[in-house]
Amino acid sequence: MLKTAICDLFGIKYPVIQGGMAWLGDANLASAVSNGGGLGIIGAGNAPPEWLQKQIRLTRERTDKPFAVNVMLMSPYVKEVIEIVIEEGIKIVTTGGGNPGIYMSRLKEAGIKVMPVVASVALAKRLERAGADALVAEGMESGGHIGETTTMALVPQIVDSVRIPVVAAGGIGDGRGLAAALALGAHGVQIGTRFICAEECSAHPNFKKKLIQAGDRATVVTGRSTGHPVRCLENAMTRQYEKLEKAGASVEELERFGTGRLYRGVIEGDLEGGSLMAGQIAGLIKEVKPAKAIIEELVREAELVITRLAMIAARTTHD
Ligand code: TUI
Repeated sequence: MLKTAICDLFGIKYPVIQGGMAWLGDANLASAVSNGGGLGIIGAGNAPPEWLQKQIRLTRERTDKPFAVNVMLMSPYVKEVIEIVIEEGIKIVTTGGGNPGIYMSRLKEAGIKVMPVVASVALAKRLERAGADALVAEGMESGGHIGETTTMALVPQIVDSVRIPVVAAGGIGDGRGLAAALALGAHGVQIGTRFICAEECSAHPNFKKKLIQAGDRATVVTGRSTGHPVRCLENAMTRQYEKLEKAGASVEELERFGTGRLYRGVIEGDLEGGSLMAGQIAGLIKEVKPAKAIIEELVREAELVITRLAMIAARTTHD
């Protein structure tokens, strides 16, 4: 039945966690994922605290299951976001885009379970010492802001360096990916890109269609020169960004160029001028369906894969 330590820690049915995607991780998607047996996440992103408060209250109206908030540490509102999370009585927080070390004691004192997203062994060890309850090990196959190591290489190294449960992220979109993550020693998966094509996701239909049409090489990484590499679907925006980077544009110029692009792309559906953050698994997505169906198919497929692997392991040869 695929019950793991992550299911017990968070009180969820399946070890499937929704990525805390900025703008797309709203009350619609988070409540659908939680109602489907996974852990829904409201992605605070760079949104103002009032947006977050509203999404938390709407999610509570739509589900009685556990859900979480992702705190994006590069947000100009990070301090207010943390206060809202505490005031609203949120029980589970994930963090991304940086080191949450300075906020750990405040969150832990409020009785919140904290699961930081990390991209290196060093930060994983530091955050376990700081009181993290679990970690998401996120490989560079992911969409959005990424580290440098692949999921395949990162997950087992983090699993071996901490005692708390580890969730794998980056490049996972179906049951084979879930089974592979468990094989690497993870206790669950965090999935972002696949949930963009959930029926309940507020992504613009143009973006959902482009993801379904995307192939295995549809994404590119921009922003390496700024120290904040970001993976998105290639389009006019990424090509222009790359030109600016090659021409030696300053970090400030690049930041100004990027401001507001994510909302424009994923919510307004501007496929050429917007930033379409997505992971390398985009090529695997073939259709839009309800979050519950995505989760149930994923778990059923993983169970089949694991059964098949167990049969291979038990097989004896007669020659
Ligand atoms: O955070 C993410 N993915 C994101 S955040 C985001 S919002 C954004 N918008 C525009 C430009 C940049 C970001 C979009 N996607 N994933 C989790 C993640 N965290 N990936 C990598 C990291 C990370 C990086 C450095 C975590 C810690 C870290 O620490 C550095 C340090 O101080 O040790």
